[in-house]
Amino acid sequence: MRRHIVGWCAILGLLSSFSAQEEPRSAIDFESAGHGWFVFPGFDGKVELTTNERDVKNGKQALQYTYVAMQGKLNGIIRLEPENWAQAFRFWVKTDRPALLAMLIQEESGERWQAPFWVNGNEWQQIALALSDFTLAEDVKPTNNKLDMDEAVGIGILDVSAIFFSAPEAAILFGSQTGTRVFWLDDFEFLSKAPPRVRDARALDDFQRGYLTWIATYGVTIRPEGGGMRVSYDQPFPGILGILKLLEKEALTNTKGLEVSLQVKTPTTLAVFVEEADGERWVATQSVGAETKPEPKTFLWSDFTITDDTKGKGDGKLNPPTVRMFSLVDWGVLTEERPPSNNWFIRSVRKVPNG
Ligand SMILES: [Ca+2]
Ligand SMILES: [Ca+2]
Ligand SMILES: [Ca+2]
Repeated sequence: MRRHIVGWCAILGLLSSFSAQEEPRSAIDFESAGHGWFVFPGFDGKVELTTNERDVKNGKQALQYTYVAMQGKLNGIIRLEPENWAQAFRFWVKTDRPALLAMLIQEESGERWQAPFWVNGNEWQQIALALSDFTLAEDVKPTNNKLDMDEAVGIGILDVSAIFFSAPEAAILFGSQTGTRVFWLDDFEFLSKAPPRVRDARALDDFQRGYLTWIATYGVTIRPEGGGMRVSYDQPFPGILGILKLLEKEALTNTKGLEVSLQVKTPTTLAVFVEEADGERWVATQSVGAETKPEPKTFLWSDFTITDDTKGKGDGKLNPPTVRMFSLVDWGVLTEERPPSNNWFIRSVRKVPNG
């Protein structure tokens, strides 16, 4: 009998080592100095390990990156020789204020791939990124226009907020973003299996990823919730309360508008703004509120008018393929007809195709 048990244990042991081979996994827990992350060459700041309990997600230590944010400047950290079998990455991250971060993958060919994600600040958030979440950076020349993880020479995490948050005129939207900032990283994992992704060609976003690629304005909190996005604010003063998303080139080609499926607690007027590459901004509004479930609201390009402050900047036409930014703003608050306290649930933002 005992021999049988020993035999079984050996077989089980073999099986488990086989399955370990089939599904490799590698984790960096930042419990020791050899974690491999350092400040991006040419960028400033300091990488260290913190033991401050508040800033550690698991174990006794986490990575702490301290840097100075300035307009137009990138800050970030990098690690060389990533696991070339990785199909996904999962990690815990915390920032000292709301920020748009991005993970990037640098290929030997020169192609650089990036995946932005939003963090609310002052709380740990777990982010899981599949290779399919990455898009080619616009400033690199494609070689084969395909993400080849087996040719990756480095991975990085950047704070991209400063690129567009710290312009003097952006302070009105995002609060002051300049000055010393910190982000923390813990339990960084390379995964051999990608989290599932549903492909819906008509969706600009259907919130299936568990993290957000949107940006919230000052005073607004956004989080993934039940296959959608919760947008909430409760401010003492009116302001520009809303969310925005940067779009890839040509994202809105062959569309005649957008359909936003949402449920808004307190009735108000919602404005959709889009901004084109030529600098023109266009707006359309609709009444919303008190829906009992998310309802589709259609905004057709033919309903949009140019904003006064961008008149004369471009060609005077709304050309959907050139739209680079999409945003939703509580117009009722902006016109001071509604209180700056509300919450919305957005189920999806979908393209309305031509024809
Ligand atoms: Ca740790
Ligand atoms: Ca490639
Ligand atoms: Ca235009």
